Parts: sequence; structure tokens; C-alpha cells
Amino acid sequence: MNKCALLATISVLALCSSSALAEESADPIIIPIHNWSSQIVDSNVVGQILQSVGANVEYVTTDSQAVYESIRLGDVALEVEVWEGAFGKSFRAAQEKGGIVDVKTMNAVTREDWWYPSWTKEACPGLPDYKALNDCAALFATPETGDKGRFLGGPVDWLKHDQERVDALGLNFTVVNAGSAAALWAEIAAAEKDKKPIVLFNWTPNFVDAVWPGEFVEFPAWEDGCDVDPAKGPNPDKAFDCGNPANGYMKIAAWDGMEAKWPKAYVVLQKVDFTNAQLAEMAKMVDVDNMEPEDAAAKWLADNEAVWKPWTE
Ligand code: TMO
Repeated sequence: MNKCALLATISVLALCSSSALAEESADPIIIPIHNWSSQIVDSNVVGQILQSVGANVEYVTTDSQAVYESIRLGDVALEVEVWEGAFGKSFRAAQEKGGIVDVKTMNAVTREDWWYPSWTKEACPGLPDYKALNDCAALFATPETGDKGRFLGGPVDWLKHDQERVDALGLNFTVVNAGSAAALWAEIAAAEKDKKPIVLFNWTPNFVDAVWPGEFVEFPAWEDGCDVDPAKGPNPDKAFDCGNPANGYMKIAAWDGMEAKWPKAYVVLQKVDFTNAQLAEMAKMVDVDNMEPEDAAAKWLADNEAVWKPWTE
């Protein structure tokens, strides 16, 4: 028997206010963790904030695409970083099936795409135009890619459809996927030693912004539907013939049962908002300062009380 029902049976129903009825579940709020640093840190930041208002929190490591189905089914409660470029498609698919809420669009503006550190442009001066990149493809060749250039993509679960883009735009590149985000940074650092041209997947906000100046390759501009509709973009026969959105959103998503089950936590979640600078800083604490994500989150909270305390009030 819950507390209200018990009170009702002893005839003190008047004490049972509506806020007591909207009692917070003691079940853990399950927060998914993925494989890039800002997401790992800000998920811990949000988890620690929710704990500070009394919630129980658990973290699970999940695939960054399948997570939208897990949220829809209520297996995990929320996602702190819905990047438009990588996850817009999976998020929209889950929304169409129902069970997932678009909680908010955060302040941060995102971009995820082919990128090069600045020394690359000295070897291939027509950059950032993708046609110039294509003419320079041989500069990016490796033993693995023969006479084609190597594009170093991110881990496959980010589903960037780079191979489809190579095919749709006729690029002289072979896509090789890195096993982890850390492998991307190691390759930039190695290329920097002899200023070897390199083109790889990167995104902003990220710590990279402050460590290696560089630019995104400019592909034909993203149009809504370019990932599904061959008519969009310059190649009339193929989808994926556009760059990713250059001013992409970053959203928070949640299970549609979260508000009823954890009403207080949900109100806090609706107020959570991160800027590009804050996300870049969180990534830096892990990728440059080698902090554990949990400690980075605790430090961020200690350093930024003025930012997040109001979210809990
Ligand atoms: C999925 N990511 C934000 C790393 O591009």
C-alpha cells in the first residue's frame, strides 16, 4: 500500500496533498553513456545534479544509435546529447514510433563532419572545398588505401554514412573507421610531428577546438532529407550527397513516462542547458587532463554552482 492510500484508510486524507501524490519513484533513473568524452562527462553531471535533488541514478553503457529505441521503451530514461548530425535520424525514427520526448534544444550549436588540422591546407590549398580535397586525394593515401586517400571515420556506431557519401559524390577516398575517439586524437598528434596531411571525422564543440586549429571540409550544404531522398543534393540518383548540418542542434531527449515517474527530476532536466564552451571544457578534462569522467563531472559542478544550482530551484 502506498503512503496516500494508507493515510486515506485512517481518514486523514486532507494531509495527502497533491505533491505527496506526485511522489518521486525510488527506482533508479537510468542514464546511458556512450563513447565520446563530453557525453560521458555531462551525463555524469546531470546524474550528480539529479542525485543532489534526491533521485537514484544508474549509468549504463549503450550503443549511441540503439539508445533511442531503449528510451522509447523506457529501458533508459533520457539522453543528454542528441546531436543532429549523428543521431537526428534515429531520434526521428523513435519519435515516429512514439514513447520518446524532445525535452529541449540546448544552447550548444553542433557540427560533425570531415575535418583537417590547419597544416593540411598548406599541402592542399584549395581546401576547404571538397572538390579540392578530391583532387588532392593522393596526399592522403596510406598503405591500407593504395592510391586512394584515406578518410579516417569515427567508430562505426556513429553511423556517419561516409562510404555512402564517397559513393554519391564520387570521391577518391577509402573510409577507414577508428575504433575509438581516442584513436582519432592519436592520429592527429602523430600527423602533427611531420605535418602530414590528414582528413578525419571531428566535431564541435570538442576539446580539439582549443588544441589543433583546423577546418571542416565544405561539402554541398545539408538539406533536410538528404539522408533519405536522392532528389536532395547534387547527385539526383543517390542520398547522402550532402555535408552534415553545419549548425546542428543538440537536444535532450527522454522517455515519455519519465515526467510521471520522476516529476521533480524531470523539471530539473528541462532546465539543464550547456553551451559549446562548457561542453568543450568537459571533453578537455578527460581527453587532455586525463581525469576520470566522474571526477571531471564533480569538478565541473564544484566550479559552476552558479550555472546549475538555479536548475534545481
Ligand atoms: C557523435 N559525435 C558527437 C561524436 O559526433
